[in-house]
Amino acid sequence: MTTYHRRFTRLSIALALLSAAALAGLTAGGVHAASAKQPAKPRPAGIVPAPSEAVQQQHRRLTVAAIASARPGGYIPGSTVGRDVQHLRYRYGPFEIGPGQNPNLIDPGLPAPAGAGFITRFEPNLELADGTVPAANQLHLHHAVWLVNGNPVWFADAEKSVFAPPAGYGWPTAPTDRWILNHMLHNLYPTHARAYLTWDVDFVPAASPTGRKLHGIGTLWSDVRGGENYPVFDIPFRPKGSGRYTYPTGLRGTAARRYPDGMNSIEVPVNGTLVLAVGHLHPGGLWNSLRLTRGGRTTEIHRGAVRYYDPAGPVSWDMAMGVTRPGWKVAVRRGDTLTITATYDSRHAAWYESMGLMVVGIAPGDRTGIDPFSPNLDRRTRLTHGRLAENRGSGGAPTTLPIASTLPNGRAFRPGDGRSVSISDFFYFPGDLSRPAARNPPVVPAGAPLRFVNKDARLGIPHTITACRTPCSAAAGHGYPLANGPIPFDSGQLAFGLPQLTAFANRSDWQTPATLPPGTYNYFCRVHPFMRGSFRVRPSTTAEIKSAARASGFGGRPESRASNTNASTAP
Ligand SMILES: [Cu+2]
Repeated sequence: MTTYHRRFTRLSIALALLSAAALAGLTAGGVHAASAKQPAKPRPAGIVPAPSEAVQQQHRRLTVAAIASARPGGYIPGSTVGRDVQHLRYRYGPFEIGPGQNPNLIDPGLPAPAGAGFITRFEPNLELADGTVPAANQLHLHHAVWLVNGNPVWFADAEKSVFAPPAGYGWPTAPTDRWILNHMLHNLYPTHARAYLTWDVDFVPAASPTGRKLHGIGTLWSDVRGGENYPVFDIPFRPKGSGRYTYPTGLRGTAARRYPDGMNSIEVPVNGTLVLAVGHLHPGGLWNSLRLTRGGRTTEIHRGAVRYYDPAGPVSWDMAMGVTRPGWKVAVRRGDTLTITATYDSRHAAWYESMGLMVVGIAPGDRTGIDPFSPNLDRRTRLTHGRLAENRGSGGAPTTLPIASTLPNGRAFRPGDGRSVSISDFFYFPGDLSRPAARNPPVVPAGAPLRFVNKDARLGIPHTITACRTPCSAAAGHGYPLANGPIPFDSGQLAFGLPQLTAFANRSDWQTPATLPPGTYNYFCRVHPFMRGSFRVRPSTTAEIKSAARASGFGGRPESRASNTNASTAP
């Protein structure tokens, strides 16, 4: 609740300033070149860490160019048109992304657009030095958030939504605005990548005939994990359930009790009109819902459904968000509550570190909106863009990787022997399916965990051990493998980083649950999905079961956390 209130206060002040400025007629303030073809599994000659972030920032440059036409992909156009509209492309970088890295970073002090005016369309993208757009299965625009004067205004992600309010509205900008960029670019392979963030902007000078008639809007940032810097959550795999899981309303038990009251709600700070809602979901996401509550009555004012182009279904970035149409105008009052939920597929896989947020544009003081409870409110949506070539590589093509269950037993691991599977240079050892000399699954007795240690963590490279359904041997992409092991397990990202800013587990080791029944288990790294491994659980002998029971001090199974380190010394 504390974060919620702090956030709300900051937003209120920004909007109050915007409102006053707008009413006074002022404009200051404001609220992968890779082909889509599956690459052969590349291996690094040696891992070269990227230059340090501090060094990188000194060398980043912002360039601005006028553009003649929009990119291919059928992005929705801006609604404010005419000769006063300037089409500008901002290109910022380069960003050096080391092998396999996905750092979450902040670049302070982006120069603001020159001159006072309005931004009436915002289209983000990622490109390489030659201007081509990298394939999302190789270099992934994980996220970017543009903050203006401390407030998040636009975001970008691999689904690349466009922010285009109806004709006559725009975000006011002034040269004194402070722009900050928060970004995470994710290199899925052990290569070095250099890329630029771009944002195509429709800009209307405030002093132009069109600019003098524009209404200023501000962003109400709506998030199911409102107030968090890295607002992510997990969706469980429930192959036999309804197939849908809504966050946070689907939470049960301890998870529901831990969810902060009102975290997914914001209060509307001023009377005005909502003119835009652009949601964001990850693969597996089905729709975002925005509800308005006033005086005990609640109505859904926007549902942004995802269209999946991927023939495999709701599993990848090969998709487009449904966003509001220009006719969507909702009259809101100060004190109304906006509540967001995110509905995900739960039948195909578990979804880790998912997101559910929405940029809602509000025009303070504007009275042209329709009553939110009216059946006349235009709730239809449009897709923010067509199918994107760079998002086609969701994976799943056949490969020559072996079927783990047919491989002979690999090295035998015993509880307390101090050995573990190491992850080094993007290989699991032993048990990596791509390495013929060491690919046979290591074997542990039932009841004993198998320990993994990520040695790449010292280079800032996270890895996971995530269950996937056998054979888990097809080509990697952003939609393959899926976290769909029949007995789910996931290590979290084994690496170290700032807890508020990353999803890193802040440890480099993990062990499998001691409760796994005998069988062969496939797993992959969800950060680098080309990485595949397996291990085998064999039935325990009677002697091992007795020994484990003695070690735990009870008659039951040994504790999974304690058993491999202190089993021999436990009372
Ligand atoms: Cu990895």
